[in-house]
Amino acid sequence: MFNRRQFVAKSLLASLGLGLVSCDNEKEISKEEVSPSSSLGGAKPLVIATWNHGLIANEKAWEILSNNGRALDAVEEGVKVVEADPKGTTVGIGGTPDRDGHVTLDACIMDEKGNAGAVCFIENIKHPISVARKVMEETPHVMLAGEGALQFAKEQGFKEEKLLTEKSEKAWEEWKEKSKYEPIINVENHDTISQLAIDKNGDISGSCTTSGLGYKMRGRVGDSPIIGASLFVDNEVGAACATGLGEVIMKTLGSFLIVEFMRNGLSPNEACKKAVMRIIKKYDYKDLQVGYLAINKSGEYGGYSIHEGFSYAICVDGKNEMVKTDYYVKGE
Ligand code: SD4
Repeated sequence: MFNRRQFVAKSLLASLGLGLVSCDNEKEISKEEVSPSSSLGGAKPLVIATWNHGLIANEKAWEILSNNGRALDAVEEGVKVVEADPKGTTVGIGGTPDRDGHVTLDACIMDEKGNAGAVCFIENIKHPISVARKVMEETPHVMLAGEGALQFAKEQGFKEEKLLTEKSEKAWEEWKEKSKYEPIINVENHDTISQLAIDKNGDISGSCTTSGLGYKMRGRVGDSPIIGASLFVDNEVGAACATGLGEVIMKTLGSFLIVEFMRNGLSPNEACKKAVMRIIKKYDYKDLQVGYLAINKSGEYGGYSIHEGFSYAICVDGKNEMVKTDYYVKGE
């Protein structure tokens, strides 16, 4: 159903200059240009998450939301399911290592009060999202990095464990045969999980966790732990989150931008499209994928991506299903 290989093929066509639509000026985006965001007709609990693994993350989050739990707990516990799954090669245990064979993780979390916590370049900890929450709740800081983040995690009772699985080590050994450094997001190396939720009180929280770009340079940190880039929550307005090539998300501060667009009256779909257009306008987007999701205070939700192939899981009233987003590059 969600054929990411087709996406790569389309990206290739795009890079050859075939089948591209013209580059709009972002100022020209009107409400008519994007399909209306799906609406729940008022705030009631909902949870939305990136990619197919969003389904299992939403399932867990929904358990919490449907028991009148807090959105913050829902988005932490939701993404933890994906972090703990060794089959996933883009998050937590089993995550694709950097080019030197180290699994280094990035994560952040934000609550309805505007509190935020993050860790980046952390190793040997299966649940970086929970360490990010501890940073938010137990320190006066927003982000801890690398060794310091690990030290803090251990002080908080997290156990160190090896995150490189046999399968991911084998894949890395194979990659080393050519060692082609390709800092692009394609079918092998994307699938960060970002999740947004509204609880029964109408409060909004969000989370994001990833092993980042596959075979990245040692020390490379993407957008995923950067508040405003991969994730932003403003309880008065809504929230947004990202997946895709972190470098362009960081350079345009995509999630913050989307929340500001929603504050100015755009729907989640329109706001996500406008943030994508910011990338289209400034950067060579042909070989890179970025997907955004957003929700607003009244329970509308939506998403948009550069290329075809981005999808999200949405769960409302206990019904958890996949939705494909609209996208910019429309080719044959
Ligand atoms: C990064 N944004 O490290 C992450 C990767 C990602 O879907 O989202 N993949 O740049």
